[in-house]
Amino acid sequence: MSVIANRRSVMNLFSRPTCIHSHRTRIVLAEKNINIDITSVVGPDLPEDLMDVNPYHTLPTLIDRDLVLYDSRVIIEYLDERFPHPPLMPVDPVTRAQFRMALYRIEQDWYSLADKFAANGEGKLATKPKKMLRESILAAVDLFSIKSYFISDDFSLVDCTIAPILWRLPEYGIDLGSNVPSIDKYMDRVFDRPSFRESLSELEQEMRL
Ligand SMILES: N[C@@H](CCC(=O)N[C@@H](CS)C(=O)NCC(=O)O)C(=O)O
Repeated sequence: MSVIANRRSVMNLFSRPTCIHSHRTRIVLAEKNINIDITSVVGPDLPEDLMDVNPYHTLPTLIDRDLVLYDSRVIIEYLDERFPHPPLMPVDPVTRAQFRMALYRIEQDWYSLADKFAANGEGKLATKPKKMLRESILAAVDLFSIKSYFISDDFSLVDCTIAPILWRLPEYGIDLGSNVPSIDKYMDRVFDRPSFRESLSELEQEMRL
């Protein structure tokens, strides 16, 4: 009895309040209205609970009873399958594969550059990665205007992944200019979603105050 009583019945997410990988996970949680304890990890010391279960000592890390997941991509895909409503991936295998391709490209091209910012600390994104990130986002401008959301009529895991980057543009010191109304409208649409508002940590809220 005590074993069962001591078992966590609610999922737990270890999350960093300013991290893009944690942020996309929090957006998915809010979108699906999932009941979860979020442990916000601030500063360099990680909780022992986390270090015991995640050999990479990274955030976010999700614990769902006996299941431990790390890597935000693994986590968000699990959440979408475990809590199917609203679905955040298309059903058809070809479109699904295209969405996975988009996720891969965003992780390779944008997240890798944004991670350099996180590693260097506030205000210190070197000129080159900053320019590369800006140009890479602008190169995708047409994809923002095809449909209401990124290559989709419905809000998806791709939007959950793009939003943390776009939200941080002022923090990164990146100005996309006045010639990209499709991206501006996309940002308004995504940032106005109640789930997006709910996903924001206090530190993230301050990024656009
Ligand atoms: N590919 C991993 C990357 C996660 C990652 O790099 N997280 C950073 C925080 S943004 C981290 O855990 N760094 C060590 C730390 O914050 O202590 C994922 O998507 O979850």
